[in-house]
Amino acid sequence: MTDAAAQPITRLVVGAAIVDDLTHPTVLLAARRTAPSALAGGWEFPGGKVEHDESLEAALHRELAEELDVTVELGAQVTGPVALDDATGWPLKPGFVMQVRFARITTGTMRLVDHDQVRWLTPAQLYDVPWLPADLPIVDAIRALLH
Ligand code: 9L3
Ligand code: MG
Repeated sequence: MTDAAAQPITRLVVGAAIVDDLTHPTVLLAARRTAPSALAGGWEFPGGKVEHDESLEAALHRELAEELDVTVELGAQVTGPVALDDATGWPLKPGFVMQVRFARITTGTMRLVDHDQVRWLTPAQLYDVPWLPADLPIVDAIRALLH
């Protein structure tokens, strides 16, 4: 007999660390959420849940098109503490792990759908916005990679 509760399924989320240049990043994009109310006003890496039968890359391209109306070139992953099948991730909340990839906008003028503000942050400005608590350790990791 199987007990579903004994086999927790990790829901994958993808997030984009959008920077100005993939090889020499100097600024990071932060976006302010508008929903749900518990997260509204918090700043995050844009992204969202990976659909079934969708690759992480496809999910990230889809989420960024949906949320910001942009296309991107993806770069390296931001290595996190959670081991996934072929990558690593960052814990969000019980049952949710986010894989983060660097990204550079290739086309499109940003049109905000799920956010009401974006900011390009220099290393000195990284903590000027109230990041979602789950995203904060990722900001710490990226800080070391910005020039
Ligand atoms: N989440 C946290 N930080 C992020 C992202 C993209 C998502 N940078 C959390 C918020 C939600 C869940 O992951 O609880 C799914 O994200 P979304 O589909 O609501 O954006
Ligand atoms: Mg989202």
